[in-house]
Amino acid sequence: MWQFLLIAMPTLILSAGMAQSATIEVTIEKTAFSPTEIAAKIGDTVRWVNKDAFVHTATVKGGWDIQLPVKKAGSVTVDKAGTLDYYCRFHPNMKGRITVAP
Ligand SMILES: [Cu+2]
Repeated sequence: MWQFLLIAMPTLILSAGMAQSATIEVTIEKTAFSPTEIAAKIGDTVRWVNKDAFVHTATVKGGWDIQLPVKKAGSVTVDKAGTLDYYCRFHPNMKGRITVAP
């Protein structure tokens, strides 16, 4: 029983503190982001899951550059309100948009 409490207590405290933020998942399949447009709030995490057999990135010009290896995921936490247009460095036709609300 005490083992359960040791594990459960910090988890409960952490999840209570983070109740405001969410993780939004974007799937990459057949060289496309899906969904292409998502809405987030400051503090939310965007997580890309690459289901393709080749490497992709989620790159914002002058911003972050997330490597997304084959069958792996990568994420970023958004910390500013505004519109973020991102693309894949290897496939410039792959585009996505995150609208971040305050
Ligand atoms: Cu790509």
